[in-house]
Amino acid sequence: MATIKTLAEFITERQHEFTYATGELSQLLTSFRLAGKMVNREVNKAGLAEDIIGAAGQENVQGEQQQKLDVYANDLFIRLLRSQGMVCAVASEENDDIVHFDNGGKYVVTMDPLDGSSNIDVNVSIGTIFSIYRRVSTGDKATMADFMQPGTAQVAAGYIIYGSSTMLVYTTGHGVNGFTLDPSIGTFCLSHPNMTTPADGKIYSVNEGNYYDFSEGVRSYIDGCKKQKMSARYIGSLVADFHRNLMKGGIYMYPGTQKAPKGKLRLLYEANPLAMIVEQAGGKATDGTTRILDITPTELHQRCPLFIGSGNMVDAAVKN
Ligand code: AHM
Ligand code: MG
Repeated sequence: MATIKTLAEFITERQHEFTYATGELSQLLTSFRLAGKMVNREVNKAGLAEDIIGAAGQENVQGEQQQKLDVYANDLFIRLLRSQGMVCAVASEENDDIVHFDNGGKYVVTMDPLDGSSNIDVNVSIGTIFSIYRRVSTGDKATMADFMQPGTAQVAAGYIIYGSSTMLVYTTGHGVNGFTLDPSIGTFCLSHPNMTTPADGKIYSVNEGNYYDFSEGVRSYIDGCKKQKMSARYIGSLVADFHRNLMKGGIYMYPGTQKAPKGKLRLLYEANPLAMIVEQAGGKATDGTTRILDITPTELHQRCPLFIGSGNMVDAAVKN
């Protein structure tokens, strides 16, 4: 019989790969593991909570106000990270400013607690994306400098996909591993060891509604995808589109336009963590001219164009 390895066991086993103190990674990832399970539970009952229980008066059975799922997820991740003590501050897509914990923790976290928000209410896959950095400032409080580190400084990055099954995928810079939640026992188990992405693929993912706003180079790449009869697949949840392409081979693009030259996606919460994962899996990520991981951020909610996925496809997409 095949052996079963839980995420907790796996993290402990691989602790030596983590550059900093043994045990720290395991504590850091525990918050995401736990929060992921709790968000998963909420996501799965979202329809019930909103339409059935909520219809009775917008309060749940405990008499609590129904919270929007992205707010719920944000609060939950922050609560767990705060109580766990390794992290001194968090930058979240949901908060305007840095959230400080004032606990002397040696790490900072950036996260998009629930990505794909337009899909939450319509039963389509959504995800959580996170990055962990070693703190570089030395004062009482974390500073902007801790968050303005390039993606190459990430010590770990991961995502959780709440899909037909729930998976947690992460890297510490020593390959990518994926864990599927067994809901019957509430445990993430290693299901996708050493994930790699094909150098080429047949899938292109882009919001083609924006086609006429893209540069000539991007349009001609998309035209080429069609001529080659590639498959167009666009869920509109970055984590889900990314995950599928990682597994099957493909490219995800969110290019800039004349009106929005930096596109829509955020460098700290979306592009950097997925860029670290894709590179660890053998793929590439660029903003069209610069490797994503080499960009030094200048603001928390900075946006950047994103071309990410199978290496040869990313090269071809940004060639012109
Ligand atoms: P969000 O962080 O507000 O959810 O926005 C990010 C999402 C990505 O998950 C997705 O790939 C993209 O926005 C879709 O945008 P669009 O609807 O413009 O194609
Ligand atoms: Mg997002």
